[in-house]
Amino acid sequence: PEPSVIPDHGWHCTHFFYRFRRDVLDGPMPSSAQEQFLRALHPTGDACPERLGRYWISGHRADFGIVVMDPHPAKVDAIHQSLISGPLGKYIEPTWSFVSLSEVSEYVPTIERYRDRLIAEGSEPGSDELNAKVAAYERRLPMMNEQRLRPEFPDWPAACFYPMNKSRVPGANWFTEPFSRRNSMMAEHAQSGIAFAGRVSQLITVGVGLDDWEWMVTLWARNPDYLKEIVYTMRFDVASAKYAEFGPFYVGYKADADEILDHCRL
Ligand code: 76R
Repeated sequence: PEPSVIPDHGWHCTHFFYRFRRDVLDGPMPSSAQEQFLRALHPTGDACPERLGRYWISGHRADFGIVVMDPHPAKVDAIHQSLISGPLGKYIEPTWSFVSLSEVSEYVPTIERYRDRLIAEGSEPGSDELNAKVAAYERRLPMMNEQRLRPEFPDWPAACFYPMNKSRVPGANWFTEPFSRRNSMMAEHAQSGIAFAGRVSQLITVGVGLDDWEWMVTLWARNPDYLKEIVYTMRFDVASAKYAEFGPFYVGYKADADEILDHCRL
């Protein structure tokens, strides 16, 4: 294939977190810096990446965070550069970032594996009921994969971001398990996740080869209760209970740039 910085399948995705430098700021930000902030977080035209989510962040780890996705890595990073350059730059301190790509996981069932799974769960091979379920899955799959690769960010108020690994310790090494075992653990994981449809929407982007953790988990929720509920529930799935290692959690609430400035009293 032709050399390219555009992934063949997914999009680039970076989560960026920042803090305002109260040590440098003495009162509200100068208006030139404020305007730069508003422009940087609401880019227009060619500068506008495919997706840009903005959140004020709870707790002291960051004041605000953004999630940026685009086929082109420079378009993603440009948002960051537009925040840390110019008059605004000296008032802002990056606190964390995570670089990843969207993908369709190898555990998303193919049509064939979906059929096999239904049969393993007791469906009659060749039955009308089985065929109808498989046909419905076949119709839904392209849309679901589209949401995994090029997700729409839901218009929900609460969000949570955390990185995770699958463990490689003696007795719990995910990567020495055979595919069939990993696949059935992920099926259990999917089953418990599906119960949150309509309340939580998740985006799993992969950091393998790109950043310090294997995945970045983005959860959007209608209500913060559901963040707590889904993470608690999934801790009991073997894939998480036995194999998951979690990094720092960032929780945020959807906000436009002016709301972030208001919230931060700037
Ligand atoms: O259609 C399908 O069967 C898709 C199944 C599915 C896969 C392959 C799925 C479903 N996930 C998959 C992959 Mn998930 N997910 C997480 C977390 O906090 C924790 O315990 C773990 C963090 C949550 C909350 C979550 C939610 N998932 C993955 C992977 C990649 C594995 C790989 O490729 O090796 C990780 C790291 C991961 C972690 N997952 C779901 C959910 C929810 C809510 C669902 C069901 C809803 C849906 O499919 O839309």
